[in-house]
Amino acid sequence: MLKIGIMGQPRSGKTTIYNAVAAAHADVDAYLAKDEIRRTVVKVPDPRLDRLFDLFLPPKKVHTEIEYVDFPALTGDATEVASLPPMLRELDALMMVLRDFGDNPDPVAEAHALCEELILADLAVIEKRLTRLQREVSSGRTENQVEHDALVRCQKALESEKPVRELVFTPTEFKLMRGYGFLSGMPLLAVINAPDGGSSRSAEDWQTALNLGPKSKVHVVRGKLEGELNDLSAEDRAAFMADLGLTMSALDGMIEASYSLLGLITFFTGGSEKDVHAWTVERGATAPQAAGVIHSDIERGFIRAEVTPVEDLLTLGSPAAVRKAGKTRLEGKEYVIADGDYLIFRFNV
Ligand SMILES: Nc1nc2c(ncn2[C@@H]2O[C@H](COP(=O)(O)OP(=O)(O)OP(=O)(O)O)[C@@H](O)[C@H]2O)c(=O)[nH]1
Ligand SMILES: [Mg+2]
Repeated sequence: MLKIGIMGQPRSGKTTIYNAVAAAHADVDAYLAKDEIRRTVVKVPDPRLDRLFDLFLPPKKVHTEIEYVDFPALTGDATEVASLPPMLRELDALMMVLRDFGDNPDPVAEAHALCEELILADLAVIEKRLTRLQREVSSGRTENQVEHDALVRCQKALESEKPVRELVFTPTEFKLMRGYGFLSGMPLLAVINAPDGGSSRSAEDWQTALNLGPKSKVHVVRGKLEGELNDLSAEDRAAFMADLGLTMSALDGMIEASYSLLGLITFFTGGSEKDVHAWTVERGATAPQAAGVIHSDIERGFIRAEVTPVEDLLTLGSPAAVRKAGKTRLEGKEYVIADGDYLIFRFNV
């Protein structure tokens, strides 16, 4: 499951955003202890999955899920990162909440302070490990040479205030570095938490002003206002959203931004017997890799995938009808999954 951590300076609206996406009601005025976190798992809404469910009427509908984790505030002291719960280093992405409401907001300064703090925290991790590795390497032991060299490269980048995100790794290096869970190496979603009246700048302008480099994205949200919409009846909510010019809920917007940041797409499986199921893979994944998301056996025994664009299935109304209309294709190991593919795997174990 995708794990996204919410970080930011004190009172920037982390818990408010957390509540808005989770439609949860954590007490925004209760301070979190230094080592305390709030976590919630949200089901990713997808109208295509709902329509698949209505088509097949199986006993179950299984959404993909995202876990959001609300962390205590960071206040500029790099040592405090070390006292945060270790699950911090297992996140798939960091969401940085930047205050754009209230008195003298300065999201750019906040972002830079936070990035610096993450860099210092990563440097501390590297220094600890490198002392050991350097001793090994200089005594002629080479089994950890690749790790050593990659860490030195990270250290150099961090020392010149560049986040690990900006480095390019080989797959082996990437795996080794991933184990460290470098915070400055995680994909970064900068969330501008705008006042009820909206932000003074567009997302594009913020993107330029923040200049966060590769693997980053800016998303603007009116945290408080959009969170309050969750309390309304569906009817009132729709009316308010139209008034405010909002086309999606806070959760939908956040998910779209996260998926785009991480390059994720959705595919579907299932039928009338058991369930309909939405899954995510990285854009560019092949059919066997998608099978592996479901079960390693299906990946290992992969023979072919029956591929139908889900819209065709929904329009034509049954797998038999899409087959007859020639919309279903048989694809092999090289096939690259498209967003919205409805897949039936043929495999042999
Ligand atoms: N006007 C306005 N107020 C907000 C917004 N987001 C949060 N607030 C208010 O700012 C205060 C702090 O919000 P929180 O969500 O608790 O911020 P936080 O970052 O979780 O705070 P700490 O966990 O204490 O660091 C609360 O009184 C919120 O109601 C917003 O988008 N607009
Ligand atoms: Mg909070």
